[in-house]
Amino acid sequence: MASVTDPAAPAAAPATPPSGVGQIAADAQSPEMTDGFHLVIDALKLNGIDTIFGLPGIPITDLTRKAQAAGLRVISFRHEQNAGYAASIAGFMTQRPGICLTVSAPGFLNGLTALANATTNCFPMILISGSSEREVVDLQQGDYEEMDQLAIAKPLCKAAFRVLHAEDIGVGIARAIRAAVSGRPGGVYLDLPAKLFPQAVEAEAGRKSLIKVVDPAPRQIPAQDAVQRALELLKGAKRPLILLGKGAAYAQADADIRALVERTGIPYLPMSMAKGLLPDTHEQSAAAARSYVLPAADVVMLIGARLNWLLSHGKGKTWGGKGSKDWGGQKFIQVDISPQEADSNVRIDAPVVGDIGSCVSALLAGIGPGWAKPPADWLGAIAERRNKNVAKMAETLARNPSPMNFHSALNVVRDIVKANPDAMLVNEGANALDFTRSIVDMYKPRKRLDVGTWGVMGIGMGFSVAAAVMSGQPVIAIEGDSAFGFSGMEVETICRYNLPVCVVILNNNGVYRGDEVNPTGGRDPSPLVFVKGARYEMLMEAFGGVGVKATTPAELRRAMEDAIASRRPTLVNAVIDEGAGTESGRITALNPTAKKK
Ligand SMILES: Cc1ncc(C[n+]2csc(CCOP(=O)(O)OP(=O)(O)O)c2C)c(N)n1
Ligand SMILES: [Mg+2]
Repeated sequence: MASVTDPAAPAAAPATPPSGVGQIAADAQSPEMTDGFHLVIDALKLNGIDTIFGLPGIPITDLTRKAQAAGLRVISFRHEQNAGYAASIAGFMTQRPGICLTVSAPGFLNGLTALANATTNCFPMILISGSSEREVVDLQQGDYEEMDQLAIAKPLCKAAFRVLHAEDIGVGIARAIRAAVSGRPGGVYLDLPAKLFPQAVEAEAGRKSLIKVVDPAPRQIPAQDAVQRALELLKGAKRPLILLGKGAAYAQADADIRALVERTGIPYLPMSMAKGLLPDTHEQSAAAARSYVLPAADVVMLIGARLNWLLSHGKGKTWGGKGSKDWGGQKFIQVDISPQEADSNVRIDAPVVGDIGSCVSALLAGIGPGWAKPPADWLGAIAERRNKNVAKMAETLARNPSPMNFHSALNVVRDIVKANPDAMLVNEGANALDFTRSIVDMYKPRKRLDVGTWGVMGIGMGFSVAAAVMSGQPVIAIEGDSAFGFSGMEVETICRYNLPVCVVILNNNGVYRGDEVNPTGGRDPSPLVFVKGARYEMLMEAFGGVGVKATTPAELRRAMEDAIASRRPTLVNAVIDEGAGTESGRITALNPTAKKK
């Protein structure tokens, strides 16, 4: 909402001196005053929060201004969903709750998908939304943007709070922070009604009401007997396997996790966002032999990974079970912060409950120096498959078809990421996601940010903005052309803040592929295809960034190298074969109509 039509707070709020954050000028007689706006800002700052992702409008317009005036970084988006995704991934990267700030009803709802996605993915985030007048909303009298936001948010997040009195802002923000980051992290909703912001409070009382949260994510130490049970199981294994999930990446226990893998000598598989926890080129990585190790392993240790659909629920054919629901016979050790996670899909023989850092260090302490490496035949069988698959992939990558396909384009991206291991990689799409995940090696932890547990489209530009803002590193966003469309307008945001983001659209003219036709022969195109030959690069040029159309790997390479070197916002429209791609990428089998041709 433009500020001209926004009667927001200034009129209602006490007069504020331009630089007087946290203090409101007072005449000689009256005490120094503050208000809801300043208490929210002061509470966030007191807790080390320095960035807000949001979109202004009634009733939070002035909050965004005052936050910026107070030295917070306020990143203003074109759509709240993208601000929400940005906040959530900032939370993943930093272990501090990412803040998304929205207006009431529609702005709140736009942010809600990101909040739910954050909760599903265990990203700590706080969605702060302004809301309309309680007494009007509750009587359903038709207020401006009327909605009972707290009730709607509740089932979609870890916790939801509302603050009605300025004196309670400190408690509200403290509770939101603790809920977001303690235990299993997740999304939190904080409802701030319009009337709260201009409420005046004596400055001294206001200051005293704020809470600096002590130890917001307390360590949770695993029980010693649980650790012993896990180690016994691991010790007896003939074909052990470690699975690293994004919980392991979130934990920032990188050195201990690497030590655990290396000292036990156990092969490991990284889940998508755990890639780079150890470099993907590590000799113990079994990623290139995934379909062999899952059914063949006898003991599997899950570290911060859940046995959800991404791991075929720990059973069925992927795991060597006969039918789709049959157990493959593996024993599982599960290291997880949530005691409720174990047995969610199959029996967990050794749950180790605690924060990943504490659990891994306890496991390491229990291992000692005399640990025997896994049997050589297991390691040899994996190495054989891995080498074969790596050689096969190298052959595919070396081909240079015209037009480009996913492989020849991603071969370039693979080289660029190898040369720039500190760069952040954002990735979404179907084929564009699956091929990137398997082709592009990661070398450092928490560099790969993607669609996560839901496989949600739309995270691209929000994640890219946050990745650039929070890390200061160049960002490479590998996007399907459909995926990009969900957040494409944020290229303006990328240009406005002059962020070092290089968007590469793997453009095959459609969802999964671009060669489908309307079976009736009618005028409408297939629901799966887009305008052919779309010039996505012009979108970036429209806002002053660099746009490049690349039809060969050499053009793509040059454009990406230039983008990384210049740090200028860049969009490369990488035109690839519109027939290259399969329905839903690697998860065709989940698609109920895919078999009915
Ligand atoms: C929010 C949301 N809407 C819809 C989908 C379904 N979906 C999965 S992948 C995808 C797009 C795939 O096309 P593209 O991004 O161009 O990737 P490609 O396979 O063509 O490389 C869609 C629409 C989703 N995952 N999330
Ligand atoms: Mg596509």
